Amino acid sequence: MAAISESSGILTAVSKPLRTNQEGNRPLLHGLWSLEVDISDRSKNIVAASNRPTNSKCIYQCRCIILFLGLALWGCSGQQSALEPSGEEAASVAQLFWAMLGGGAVIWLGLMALLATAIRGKLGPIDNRAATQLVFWGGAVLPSAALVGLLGYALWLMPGLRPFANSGAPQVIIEVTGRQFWWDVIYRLPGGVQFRTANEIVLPVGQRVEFSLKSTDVIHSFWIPSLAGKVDMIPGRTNRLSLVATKEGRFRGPCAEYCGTSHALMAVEVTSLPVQEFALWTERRKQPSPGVFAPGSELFEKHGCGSCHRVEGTSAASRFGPDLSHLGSRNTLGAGILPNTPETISSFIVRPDAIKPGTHMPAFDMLPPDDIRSIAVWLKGLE
Ligand code: HEC
Ligand SMILES: [Cu+2]
Repeated sequence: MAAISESSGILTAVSKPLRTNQEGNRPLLHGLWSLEVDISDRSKNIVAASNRPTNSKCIYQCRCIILFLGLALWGCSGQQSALEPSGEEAASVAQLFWAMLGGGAVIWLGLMALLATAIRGKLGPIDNRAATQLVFWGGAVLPSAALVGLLGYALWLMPGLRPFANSGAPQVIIEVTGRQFWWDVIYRLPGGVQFRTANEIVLPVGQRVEFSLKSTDVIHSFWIPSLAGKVDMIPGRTNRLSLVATKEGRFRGPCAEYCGTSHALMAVEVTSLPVQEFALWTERRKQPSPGVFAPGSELFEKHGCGSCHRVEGTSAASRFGPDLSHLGSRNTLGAGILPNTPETISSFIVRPDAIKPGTHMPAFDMLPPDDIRSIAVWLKGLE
């Protein structure tokens, strides 16, 4: 050990004073177990743990670690968790994660055991030849073998993670375009049927779905952690992703690439439904909402909302903003950030920029509050 510590620059660097002991003026390096490093005594660079934790201190530290792990694991479940997979592709990603974590943990534990042995001085002095051997086996052969093993495993899993590897033609093709700060969604179903929606994706359980991912402004990234891996949406390019949802459920897909001021306020709501319910959902989407003829549509048209929005069954047909044809049936408003109620719709119309800074929808705070309310109630009725 002495041979290594004297010739190695690393230990010299570590033994720089990080903190000074109050009583004396001895520099201390504080680790998890308060190991004391004494650099004034050069003959033995590292002094073993002279102030080992007392029992109560140890219990306190253990509690802290358990609390920390508990909090960390708590974040690993829910609508947006890659560790609670509800799709085939997400299951492969989770499997890879656990294998990598296990491999990493074994390597880390081995290293810590070696470090502890070295610190306690149990190895004794070793000669140059032994030190070279240690560096060769521990520093070159072992890491290479571990990395080749883990990489091999990842490559072996990969065909399942790549689009279209597992199956024949997808049943449903969904074109999703990332916009600042919302998602434009077009469904292409067998038989040439297609319709448009926004900020929501509904999937059939057990059927392969293909996503065609685009962007019209900046780079966004499409990621539904519970269902599959992450794919960037790049202007001028179409990226593809395919997935199979294996469970019914509601999931959240945050935009995963910084795309501007309201990047954190841009998520897509995803629901997976049994095949029959999915078919019903698509049936309803192919037609105008029955609520379209209710009062309110004339105000929507009069105030120029149709210059940016489309509502099936009215003259509003612009593709600049989200398609509002069936807005009322969505659970959330403004790309997953607000509950969908007439009140939230009203406040969005009045000051969208106050809710989503940098949004491309202008404020309508100059309109009479009654008009706004009527439009909001009408939009909420578009189921
Ligand atoms: C200049 C274009 C433009 C005009 C005009 C416009 N909007 Fe928008 N609107 C947008 C854009 C862009 C978004 C997406 C905002 C975001 O989420 O970043 C949006 C979003 C919305 C949303 C939320 C949609 C969703 O999927 O959650 C509603 C509701 C809405 N607009 C209603 C209206 C109404 C009502 C009017 C007329 C009073 C109107 N808009 C006029 C561009 C416009
Ligand atoms: Cu983003």
